Amino acid sequence: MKKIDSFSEYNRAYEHSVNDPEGFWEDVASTFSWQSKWDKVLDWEFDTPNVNWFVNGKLNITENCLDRHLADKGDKIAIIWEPNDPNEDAISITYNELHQRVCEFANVLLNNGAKKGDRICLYMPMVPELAIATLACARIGAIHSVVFAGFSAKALADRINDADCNILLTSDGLFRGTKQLCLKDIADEALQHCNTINACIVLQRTGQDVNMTNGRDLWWHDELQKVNHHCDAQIMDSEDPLFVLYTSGSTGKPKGVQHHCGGYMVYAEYSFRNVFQYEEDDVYWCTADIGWITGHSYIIYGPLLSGATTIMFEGVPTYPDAGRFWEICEKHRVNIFYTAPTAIRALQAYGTEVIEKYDLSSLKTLGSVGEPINEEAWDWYYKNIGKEKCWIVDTWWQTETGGIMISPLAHITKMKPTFATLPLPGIQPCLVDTDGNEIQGNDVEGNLCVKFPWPSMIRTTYGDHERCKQVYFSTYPGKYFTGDGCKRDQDGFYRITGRVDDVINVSGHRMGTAEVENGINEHVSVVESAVVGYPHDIKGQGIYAYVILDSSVDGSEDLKKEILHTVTTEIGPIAKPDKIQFVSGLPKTRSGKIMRRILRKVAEGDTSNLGDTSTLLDPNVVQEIINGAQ
Ligand code: 7RM
Repeated sequence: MKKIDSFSEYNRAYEHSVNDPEGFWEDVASTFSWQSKWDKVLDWEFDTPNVNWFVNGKLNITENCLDRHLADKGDKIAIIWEPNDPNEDAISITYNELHQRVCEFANVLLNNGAKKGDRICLYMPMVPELAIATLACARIGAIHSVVFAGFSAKALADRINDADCNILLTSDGLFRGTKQLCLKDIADEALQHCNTINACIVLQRTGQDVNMTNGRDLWWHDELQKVNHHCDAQIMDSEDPLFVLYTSGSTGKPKGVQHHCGGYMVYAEYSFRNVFQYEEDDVYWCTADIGWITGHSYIIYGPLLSGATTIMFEGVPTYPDAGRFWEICEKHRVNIFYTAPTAIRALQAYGTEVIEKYDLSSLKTLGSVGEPINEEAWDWYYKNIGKEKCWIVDTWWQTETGGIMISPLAHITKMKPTFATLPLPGIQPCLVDTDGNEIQGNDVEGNLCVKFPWPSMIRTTYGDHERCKQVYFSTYPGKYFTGDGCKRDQDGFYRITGRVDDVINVSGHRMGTAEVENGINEHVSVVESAVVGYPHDIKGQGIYAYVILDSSVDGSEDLKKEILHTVTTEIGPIAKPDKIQFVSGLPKTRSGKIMRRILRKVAEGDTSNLGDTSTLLDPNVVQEIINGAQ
């Protein structure tokens, strides 16, 4: 695939993609290897919604990630794995080896009864086997559902049950910084609440003792003994599902965002090559976890489709010290580095001495994703990591969009601190007012929508198509609604301002306020709770919880700890509130709706202008809440 190599070429491609979308994407799609070609490039309507790309095309994404590279890149490094402990050896896997290991594990899955269309859950550490197993699912046409290894047993069980997964892939334990976690214990607890899992295949990573249940649990290494490394790729329709990935919304229950083979493949490579301007011998590193969409699209699929060298890192930015990222950049001569604002802000706090120890001269391009990047963090990244010569690509996108939507193209289009800047070719964003009218012109602000389909867009929410329609296609009929607010400046550059719904973004992790409230409410002493986000120096947003206790108990520090523990058990440590305030009531309207606007103001520490509180059921609770604020 040829990438855009100048600003005028970007403009030309953009125009082409709007004037003749089918012709534009047909050219891009033709650079892939298809088992048979499509009849029609695009068939769509946004009401149901029903979107079909490369209609009747047949392909397997792993043939595009692996097989097609073997002739000329078989010995090229596909994955460099960097362990949590810097004293443990890094591992390099060539395209030949990766192909072989994916085929072997695909045969393990087949031996255990996996078939095309089955859902397979992966609950694993950031080790090469996670990438291998993900691709092995795709090889046989099983739908992978990767669950981030920081989620609790309850959250894992919910996700397994929602998609009726029949196989679970996990490990004995994992290493993260100084911590060692027993994943298998968590998986065992989850499986007590699941009855669709026939096989649980367990990778040995830490070597710790785990319980193995007869007739269900199998060792990964034992299963590999039984297979060879030949496995034909399953023939997949372009619109067959490739994976589901759970993400939080404004209701309590996370939804399984579903992506399909053909369109996802085309856009993953197109966006990867163009945004990062990947060149043949570049070493690319995305620090995300494969449990999130960024890991799916820009650790595994985008880079491997492009025949790139992609780094997978098991650990955390601050272990053994805050120089770890930069040590790894020097060690592997990283050229393209992609991380999250929260990591940048966290490392900023440690000063620049830990950076100066390392040679970062290999870096050309820096990326940012997951939340708005504030100007201070942008400047710090540009100066201290990029040494004022690297491009920063601030990439805006979502689990639902599958790939990067709005971003500079490194060294090609302009960058501007805190702006994601311009849409990629093929992407038609628009701003709408609260009545759903499109806002034309520049220097305007509104809710961000997309008015034309793109290949990697969400197709459905697993098992509940109506929900997909309601959440994304009903607020503004005929448009996909992102849930984000956005400005468009005088130059037509986009700046995403944050969520406009009840979703908070903590360190780039999406959390529904209702989801956290449900978790808190599980504590026996809690009667009701309301959760809002507030500005947090490192996490972007912190979680502030207002909690009403049963009248028989007193609010204490111990009780706060218990509530945090409950949330950890219900969802996982990432959902723990930063602040808990016990209150006797919540500001509610006469119809019983919580006025979150007031709670947000108090959490921000801004009580000067709370607006009209006269419509509240009990205006007195407001003063009590202000007095007790943290
Ligand atoms: C890739 C990812 C999506 C939400 C999205 C935004 C926020 C992501 C940026 C951003 C400002 C960015 N998927 N978001 N990237 N906000 N600038 N560059 O993060 O599904 O987990 O989250 O994240 O609010 O709607 S996600």
